[in-house]
Formats: sequence, structure tokens, C-alpha cells
Amino acid sequence: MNFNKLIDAFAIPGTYIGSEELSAGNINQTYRLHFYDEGDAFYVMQRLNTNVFRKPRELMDNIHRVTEHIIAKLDDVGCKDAHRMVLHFLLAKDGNPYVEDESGFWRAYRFVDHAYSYDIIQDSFCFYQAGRAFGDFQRQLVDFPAETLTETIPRFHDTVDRMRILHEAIANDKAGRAASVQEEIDFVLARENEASLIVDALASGRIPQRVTHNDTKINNVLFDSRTRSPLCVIDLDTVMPGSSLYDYGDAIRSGTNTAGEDEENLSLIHFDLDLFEKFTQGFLETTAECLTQEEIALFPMAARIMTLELCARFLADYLDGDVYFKIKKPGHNLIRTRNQIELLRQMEAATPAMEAVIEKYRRYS
Ligand code: GN1
Ligand code: MG
Repeated sequence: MNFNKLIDAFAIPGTYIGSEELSAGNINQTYRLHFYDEGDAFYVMQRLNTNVFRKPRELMDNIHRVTEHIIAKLDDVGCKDAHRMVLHFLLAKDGNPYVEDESGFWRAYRFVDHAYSYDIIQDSFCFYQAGRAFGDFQRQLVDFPAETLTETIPRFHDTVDRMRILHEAIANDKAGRAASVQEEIDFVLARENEASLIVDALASGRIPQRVTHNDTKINNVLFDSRTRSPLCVIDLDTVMPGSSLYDYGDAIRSGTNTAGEDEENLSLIHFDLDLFEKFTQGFLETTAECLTQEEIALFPMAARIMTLELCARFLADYLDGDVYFKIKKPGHNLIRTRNQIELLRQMEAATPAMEAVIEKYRRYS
């Protein structure tokens, strides 16, 4: 890949040395570029998948304004490590935070060095730290006018709409798989009445609309490899107006499952209440001044609804013939569906215990 034109368009300083592809992401194509500029300097150059993200300019406008807002806040408090505490996107010579050319839609940001992330939680302290990181993100954006952001993927966490899409997938049965997954379909549809809880609460104004990350999978927190403390949240493609319950719920869904969402052996799936407690503690400590009691009361249901949403999304994609989520083996989306169903079953059984945890930490708010 020849990056010379992009390097020029983004006016990246220093001498370009070389690039390597980073393969972690499932959706975009990502490269790390190495420069020498009175020392080694690294940047990430990323081609956005415009099939998934159909409004790339608006998406970059969202990300750029939100990160600038966080940078200003960090500067205000004189944060020394600010350049590693939030992603810094580069402006192209024309002033836009992206470059479009015949090879695609590109953005560039400073590589965060000496950092790592987890796909599966290693210990409860790191999940506590992740709770603080996602909570900090909410807190830093509490005064950002959410309504000025574009909803770049409409109805992304509208769980009712996700159910409608599942019904459509069942009716169309494009891959001829519906009959073989009747049990999974029944499980998900039996919970359809719960799907509307958050969207209804938002629509009625019972809970506020906020700036939310919307993809708070645990691997989207960067930790400092020297101090092990959280640095920042990454993967800002789905930053949009939403509910803080989406962020809290999806982090619980992805982080409390000790086997991860790709595990096929259902007996290894365990909803870990201790992890639930640690994340909740970290999240509530940092959001104490912004969340309402209504939002906090809905935490256990938020975890369940986000898990139900992923059950519906994975199952619908399996029925459609695996067209959205990348699969690494045959039946991968069905494996993920069954995995999330097992997790949801355990969350349902653990709901009184989750409520007791919330009671314990409510005092922070
Ligand atoms: C996708 O690609 P990744 O891991 O960042 C998806 C999320 C799902 C997640 C489930 C834009 O995220 O909503 O929760 O897979 N992102 C998009 O693994 O659809
Ligand atoms: Mg993502």
C-alpha cells in the first residue's frame, strides 16, 4: 500500500519509514505508519468501511467534535498525559478530519504507544478500571449537546427495531435455516416485550438522551502497559446520541461473560457477579454527578436488554446467511446466538443479586 498521497494530504510531519497492517478490527482496514521526526513517531491510518458506515463525513464530524471536547477538558485540568487519554485525529490540509480519494475514505490519528486491550477480562480490578474509563467518557461529555450529533447508524440500539428485523429474517428465511433454530427463535421472541424498556423510557423523557459510545465492548478500552491504568476508550465509530444504559449494558454483556462471546461450549459460559460488581462500582464512581436515579435503577435490565439485542442480531444474521458479522467458522453466528442466550439466562436468574449490588453502590450518586 502506497501512503504517500495520504501522508501529504494529512500533512504528517517527519520522514516516512514504513507501515504494517493491524488486524484487530472486524470492520475497518487499519495500518500503523512509522515516521522519524526527531525520534520515532507513529500514526494510525484507517480506511472506513463505508458499507457499514454509510454517512462517513457525519461520522467523522461526530468523532472530531467529541474528541476535541474531551481534549479541551483535559487541557483545562492540566492533564500531562492528555495526548494518550483521548484519540487525536489529524486534520487534512483542506480542514476536514478525513481524506477521500479513489482508494476510499481515510482518517488518521496519533497511535497510542505502550498500550494494550483485553478481549476477555483477566481480573476484576481491570474491569473496575474499564468501568471508570467508560464512566469518564460519559462524564467528559455530559455537557456536550447530544442533539447536534448525527445518528450515523439510525436505530442502532433500538432493540424493538432489532426484534422487527429478526421477525423479517424469520419470515424471509433467506438461508433456509429457520426450522433448525426454532428453539433459539422461541427463546428470543418470548422476551420481545422487554425489548422496548429503554427506547420507551428515552422517548417519554423518563431518562435523558446523552452522548454515548454505543460499542462498549471491553476490548475498546486501552490500558497503559506500564501503569496498567486505563488510558482512553477507542473505536468511536458509533458515537451518537443515545442512552447511557446502552454503554453500561453492553459493557456488562461483553465483560461479565468469562468465556467471551465466541465460546461454543455452553458449560464454560459464566455470568460473573463479582465482575458485574466491579464494573458497576467503577462506572458509578465516575458518573456519580451525572446519572439519574431512573437510569441507575434500570442497570440490571440494561444488561439483559443489550444481551437480548445481540441474541436478536446474531440470530437474524444467521438466518440471513451471515451477511453482517464476519464469521470465522461455519455456524459462527449461531454459536454466538447460543452463547448470548446462555448468558442472558444466567443474567435473568441473577437479577435480584444484581439489584442488591446496585443498592450498595447507589450512594456514589
Ligand atoms: C460489532 O466489530 P466490533 O467488535 O467493534 C458491532 C457491535 C456488536 C459487536 C459484537 C458497528 O462490533 O455493535 O456489539 O460487533 N458493531 C457494529 O461483537 O455493528
Ligand atoms: Mg466497534
